[in-house]
Amino acid sequence: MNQAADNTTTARVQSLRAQLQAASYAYYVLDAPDLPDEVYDRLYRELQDLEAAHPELVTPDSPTQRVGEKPATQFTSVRHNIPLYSLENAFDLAEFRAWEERWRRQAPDAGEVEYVAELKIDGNALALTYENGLLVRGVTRGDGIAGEDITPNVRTIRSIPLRLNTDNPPPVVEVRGEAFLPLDVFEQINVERAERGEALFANPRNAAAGTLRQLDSRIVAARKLDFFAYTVYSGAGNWESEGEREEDPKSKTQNLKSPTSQWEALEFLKSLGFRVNPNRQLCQSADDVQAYYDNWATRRLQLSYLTDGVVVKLNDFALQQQLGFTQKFPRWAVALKYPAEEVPTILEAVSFQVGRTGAVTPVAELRPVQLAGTTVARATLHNADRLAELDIHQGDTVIVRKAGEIIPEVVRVLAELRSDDAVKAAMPTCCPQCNSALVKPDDEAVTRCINISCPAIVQGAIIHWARRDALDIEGLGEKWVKQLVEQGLVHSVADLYSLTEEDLAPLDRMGKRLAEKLLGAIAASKTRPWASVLYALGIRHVGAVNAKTLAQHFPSAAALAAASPHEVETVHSIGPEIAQAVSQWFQVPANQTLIDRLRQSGLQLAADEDQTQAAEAGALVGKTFVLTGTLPTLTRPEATELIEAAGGKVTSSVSKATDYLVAGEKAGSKLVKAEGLGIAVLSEADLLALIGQD
Ligand code: 3B9
Repeated sequence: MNQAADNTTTARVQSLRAQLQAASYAYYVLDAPDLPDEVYDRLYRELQDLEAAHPELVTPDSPTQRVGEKPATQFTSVRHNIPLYSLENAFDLAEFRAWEERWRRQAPDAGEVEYVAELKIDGNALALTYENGLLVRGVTRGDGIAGEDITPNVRTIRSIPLRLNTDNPPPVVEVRGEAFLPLDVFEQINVERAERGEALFANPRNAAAGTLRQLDSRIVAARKLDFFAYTVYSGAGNWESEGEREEDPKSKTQNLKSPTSQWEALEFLKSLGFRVNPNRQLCQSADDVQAYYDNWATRRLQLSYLTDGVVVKLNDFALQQQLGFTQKFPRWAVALKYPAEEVPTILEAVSFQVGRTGAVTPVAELRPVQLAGTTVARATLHNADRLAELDIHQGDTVIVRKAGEIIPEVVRVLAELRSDDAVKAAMPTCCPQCNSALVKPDDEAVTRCINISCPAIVQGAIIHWARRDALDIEGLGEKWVKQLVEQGLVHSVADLYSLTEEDLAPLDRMGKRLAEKLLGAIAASKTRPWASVLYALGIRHVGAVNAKTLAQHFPSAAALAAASPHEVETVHSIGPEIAQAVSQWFQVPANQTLIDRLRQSGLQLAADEDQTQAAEAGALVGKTFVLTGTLPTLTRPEATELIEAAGGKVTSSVSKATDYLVAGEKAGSKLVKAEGLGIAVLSEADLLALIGQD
């Protein structure tokens, strides 16, 4: 079958590759498609077929090699050759002028200088390494000193060339830039996550970071990340000098001319095949920079990606070199930030949302406005106190702001624009969902509905129950929960376990197959451990960590229910408030009924004997661990679970009682403290070795 490729086949493969590469460059880098999609697809499939028949013809830079076949099992940490510097911030033009004065004191003879102004993309910095022109590595910023090798994911970014566009590349080239998610892609991802009942990404930057750390590059490829390049240098530390370069008339040497300024470097990056942000400007003075900054203050809001400032760099590399770097920043560059965006709009109504704990939150229903790249139609008014303080009225003109969070907030009311007959907004006295009386203790900010059959509370409780870190019921998202509660099929989480296919299949857009799948997922939740069930119950103050601690000391629901608040409080890290909440919860008759029903349905309301014994015999018995920083592959809950399964204990702060500190990226003060106390510091790999899982 796999006959050696003849010359015609080899030539055809090369020609297909060149055509596809050129088309992809035109599409993704130049944003100027020059080949109809169908033609591209046809050529791509022809190449795929030829490569399948002649695997020896596959090259690493082939357009077919962007998406890997199998998911990675983990990413490894790699040290950057040169730190991935960040930028000093200037929060207004005065701070920018102060920065200019500062560098001028260090280079008093500089005279008139040029600046390059670039938009600051709100994304994730990446370092790309090319060896002999081929992309060999893509690494995240991490803590600036070391990052994670995410090469398979980087290869899926279509605007990152797999091979540099030059015949004569230096042995090693490093390119840095910003990976980001276009706004429309970000919104689409969140819509899909909401439908699946998954937590939303707060902003495009977090979404891009989460995507880059996906182990399955096929998912990354579907997410459509993009990349703007802004720095390039040769691996030797700087470019070979002109004289040393071989003169080869056939090679595209003209694009290898070493850049001597940032402006040339950006042009150079373009010639190598990278996408470079077109909105850059060469400025002859600080006044020019100021004009650029003012000009883009509003224009940037029309772009298809988020920007949070302007990066200003001294253009001349010689001057850059003279100024050098501090520990963290180049002295020759600064990020001039834009303030968090605030926009006016009209308050159409105030609604009141009831959460799973019964907390009632006032929400501003707004005339939709564009804000920080998304359409905003609602903003939080936080609570009764904030509502009173804002003195907000129906129809008011309000100022909304969106900082890092998902939900924007109303920061101010323009009372002077209010009409005389406007009606003031006030907290309701009865629950908007079930009409029972609301309560607000004087010493608390929260107003609550305390009717545990309130549909809003039931819905919230079920969504929490199904969460990935609780009972992990796949597919049971908001969409279905809402229908289940509204149709009266479910009044408490216990009802989930008596649902039948006949109940589910008739639901809007459900059908038989999905119903079967969902029932399977619900049944699977019966195997989750007692600690997860305890967390899923949603008792106040009992988060995932406290639930685990409690489940270890009270190996069954019966034991916990029988314990006095005082006994609960004797558990390390469990305070009186938590103990009180737990005891109270188990005293409510409706909750006792719930526990009985869950037990009858087969949920794990007691610790697994085998698991407990495994922990008691584990390698880490009697050892206390503290986790800090971001580990290369394990999340914090995962690392905690591993340590606890081996009998170890995880606490939150470093003290003399700590045996080991497990440190990852961005380990901060805990690492310093541990080193001061002479405590052993482990990497994730060390930890895995210790418990025999390496
Ligand atoms: C070694 C834009 C951002 C940005 C730099 C940026 C963030 C950081 C930076 C990159 N947006 N530009 N630029 N538009 N968010 C300025 C920190 N530059 C470098 O990392 C860097 C690194 C350099 C020069 C620049 O030179 C050396 C080369 C070899 C040896 C030693 C130094």
